[in-house]
Amino acid sequence: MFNRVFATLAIGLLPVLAACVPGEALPSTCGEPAVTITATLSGEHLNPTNLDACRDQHVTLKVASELSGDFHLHGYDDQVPETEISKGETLTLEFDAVRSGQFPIELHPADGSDEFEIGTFTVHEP
Ligand SMILES: [Cu+2]
Repeated sequence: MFNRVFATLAIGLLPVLAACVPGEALPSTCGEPAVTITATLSGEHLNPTNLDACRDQHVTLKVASELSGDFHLHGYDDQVPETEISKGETLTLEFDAVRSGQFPIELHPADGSDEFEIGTFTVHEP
């Protein structure tokens, strides 16, 4: 009896859970025309590592950095040219999220060593 009630409840909840799969949920700010994202670059990663916006939003991205180099948003070069970032400073970039998809964020270190991925920028389809 109890098991049967539980099974019915569990099946009834499945569609709700399926709609909440991480990565498929839209950011709560998706309906806004503009969004401001703040992140910190320390160690080898951005915090938070995954940055989210929705297509057609005007994005203001502020990155406080403890590293020096070139900040590079792959696949968004037409909107965000590779930009120098300096240790101890906050880089502010403003651009339009014209394309949906996932775009790697890289740092090209100032000392000329190999670039590395510091995070991912996801532009959701609203
Ligand atoms: Cu790069």
